[in-house]
Amino acid sequence: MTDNAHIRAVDPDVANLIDQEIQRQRDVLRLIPSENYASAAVLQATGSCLTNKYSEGYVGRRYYQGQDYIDGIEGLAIQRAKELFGAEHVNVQPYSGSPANLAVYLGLLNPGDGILSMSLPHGGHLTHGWKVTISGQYFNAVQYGVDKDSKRIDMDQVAAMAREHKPKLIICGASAYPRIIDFAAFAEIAKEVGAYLLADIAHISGLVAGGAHPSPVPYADVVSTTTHKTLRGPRGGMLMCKSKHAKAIDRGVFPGLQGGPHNHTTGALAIALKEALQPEFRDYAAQTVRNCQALADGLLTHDFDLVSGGTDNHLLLVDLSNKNISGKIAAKALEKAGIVCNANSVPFDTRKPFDPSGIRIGTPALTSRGMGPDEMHQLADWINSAINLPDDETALSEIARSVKALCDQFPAPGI
Ligand code: DSN
Repeated sequence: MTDNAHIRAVDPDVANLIDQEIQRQRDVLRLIPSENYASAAVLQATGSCLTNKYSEGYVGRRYYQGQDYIDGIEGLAIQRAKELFGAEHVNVQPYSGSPANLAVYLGLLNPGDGILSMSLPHGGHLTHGWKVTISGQYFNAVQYGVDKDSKRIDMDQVAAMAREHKPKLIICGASAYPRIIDFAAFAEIAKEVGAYLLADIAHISGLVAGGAHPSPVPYADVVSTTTHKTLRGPRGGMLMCKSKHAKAIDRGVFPGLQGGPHNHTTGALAIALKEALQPEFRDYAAQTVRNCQALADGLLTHDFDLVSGGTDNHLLLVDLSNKNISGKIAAKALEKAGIVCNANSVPFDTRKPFDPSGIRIGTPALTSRGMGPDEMHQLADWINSAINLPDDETALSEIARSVKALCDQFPAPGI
C-alpha cells in the first residue's frame, strides 16, 4: 500500500510527508509499546468508501437509510469480537480508548460518583480519573499504586482503599505496567464493596486475544480496549460487557457520547478481528512476550534497572536513575540511533513527567516484523551503547545504519 498516486495528484505536500513516514516506519526500530503495524488489508479498509456513510444507531436500528452493508460489516465485527474474547455483548463504535472509557462512566455512573483506579505516575491512564481530564473533574477518583519494593500492584492497598472509599467503579488496567494483572482478585474486591469492575485492556488486548495474558472477560462488568495496539487493528475503541449492562453501555456510546460510528474503522476492525482469530496470531502474541523477556535479559546484562525486575507482557519500564541520564535525553539519543521509544515516569519518580527518569519500550511492532530473541539481544546492546554515548553523533549514526540494515531484513508489514 505505498501507492499515493491520488493523494499526490491533489496534494504533493501531504503525499511527500506520508512517503517519508512510510520510510521512517520501515527504517527504524519502533519500540513504543502502544504502536504496531496494521496489515495492508486493515489499512485498505480504513481508506475505503465506508468513510462516506452515516449510521447513527445500531445494527438493524439506524436513524438513516442505506444501511444494508454497514449493518453487515458492524455485525461481523461484533460477532468476531464475541468469538475472540468470549464476550456476552460487544460495542464496536467507540472512536478510541478515551471515548470508550468515558462512555462507560456515562453509562454506569452519575457525576460525582467515586472511582478507584491506578495512579497515572504508577502506570495507570489519564482517562482513569486523573485530575486534568474530564474523568477526574466529573468523578471523584482516588488512586492505588504499586508496592515500593516489588513495584507490583499492591492488592492489599486496593482492597483497603475500596473498603474505605466504597467507589461505585473500580478500574484495573494500565499503560505502563509490565506485569500480569490479577483480574480475579480485582473482581473479588469489587464484589465485596459492591462496585462495578472495568478492565481497560487497551495495551494488552492482543495478548489476551492470543492467549498470552489472562482474560478479564469472565470477571469484569465491562472491558474496554483500543483496537490498534497489540490487537493490531485500525485506530479505534471497543467495549465488551455482561449482557445485563448492554443497554447502559450502548446508550453511553450512542447517543450519550458519540454521533455516527466511523464505519471505515469498523470495517478495518472486522478484518483485524478475523486476523486475530487465526492460529498465527497466537504465535505473534506469545512471541511478543518472549521477545520482551529476551530484551529484558539483554538489558539486565548491561545493568539496566527494570521496574519490577522484568516483564510478563509486551513492555518494559526502564529506570535510568543509575545511568545518570534522564528519560528525555535517552529517548532523543535513541531516536538518533534509529530506536524509537518514549520517555516515561517510573513509580515514585522524583523528576517531572515531561522529563522523567525512565523510558518505556515494547516489542509488538518488532514482533510483527518477524524479529526474535537474537534481534532483541542485539537491540539491547545498541540501547546500551546509545545511552552510554548520548552526545556522540558519530556513534549514534553508526548504530542507526546498523538498525536500518537489520530492518531491511524484516520488511514492515502493511506498508
Ligand atoms: N497513548 C497511549 C500509550 O502510548 O500508552 C495510551 O493512551
